[in-house]
Amino acid sequence: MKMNDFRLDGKIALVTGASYGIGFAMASGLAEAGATIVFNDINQDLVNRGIAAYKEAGITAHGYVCDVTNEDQVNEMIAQIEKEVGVVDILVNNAGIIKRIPMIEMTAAQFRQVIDIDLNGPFIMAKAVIPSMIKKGHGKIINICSMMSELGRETVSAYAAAKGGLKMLTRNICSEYGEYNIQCNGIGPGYIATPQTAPLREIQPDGSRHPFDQFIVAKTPAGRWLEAEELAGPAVFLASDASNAVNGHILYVDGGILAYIGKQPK
Ligand code: NAP
Ligand code: GCO
Repeated sequence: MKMNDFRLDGKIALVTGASYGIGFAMASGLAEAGATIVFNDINQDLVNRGIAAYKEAGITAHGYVCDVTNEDQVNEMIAQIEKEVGVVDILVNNAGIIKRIPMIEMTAAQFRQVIDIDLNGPFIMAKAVIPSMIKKGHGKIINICSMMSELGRETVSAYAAAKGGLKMLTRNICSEYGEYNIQCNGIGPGYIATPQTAPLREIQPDGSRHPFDQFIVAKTPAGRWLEAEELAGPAVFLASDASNAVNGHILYVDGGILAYIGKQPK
């Protein structure tokens, strides 16, 4: 093993939904390791915001407007990227949403929307980049899974179903395309302080911490929420030659939540 194996110089990384949040943090880490960053988001305002944020971080990122659930838009974006930037070496399927609704109150349309973005989107994106990866003789796909790839909880039935499916899609891409030197792995973040989890951390009217905030702190051995930047190193590892023998693996970056029964309430 050489330390250079962790470098990404000359590689093109596409991170979906990466104007901010976890996607932005991972893309920034990939850039630090030498990758050229390409990202998409759902509208031009978000893409412009992302380009400005990357620029402020010293990163010249290429941004595209694309809804990951729209196969025509995805295929057009990949063709444009290949023309303007080059063939995608690393795909990070990060774009995702959550709807926190009790299952029997959730409409089928709401359930389908979460499945569409969180599971169908990664399928469409991976299907669009694999052919060029096969031609190039290598590729890395990193699917952003979740604690809900392993655990359920109230109000997140659609999200858990999607993230559980994403774990198995990861293993199936590994199985079907490993022979072409394509490694497909997952990152399963724990609880990260981003806009997506902001409602779970809101300070209560009496000034106390949100009950769920207190719950997660008790469930995490380190006794804290994790930061999006703590996902950058695992992303660099799974995007680099250092992980060429790792395939079909979900790397949980959860501070130990899945290993811990939780702190006894005082
Ligand atoms: P976030 O702050 O909500 O960011 C998600 C990004 O994806 C946003 O830019 C969003 O755009 C974009 N997006 C949504 N639908 C899209 C679509 N159809 N096409 C393209 N882009 C789309 O979420 P996050 O907390 O950074 O999470 C990122 C990923 O990590 C998600 O897959 C999430 O499930 C996963 N995750 C998060 C946590 C956590 O604790 N935060 C933990 C485990 C896993 P908009 O701004 O328009 O929504
Ligand atoms: C929730 C949270 C989680 C996190 C993440 C945990 O409502 O429980 O949003 O789902 O987003 O997926 O790994």
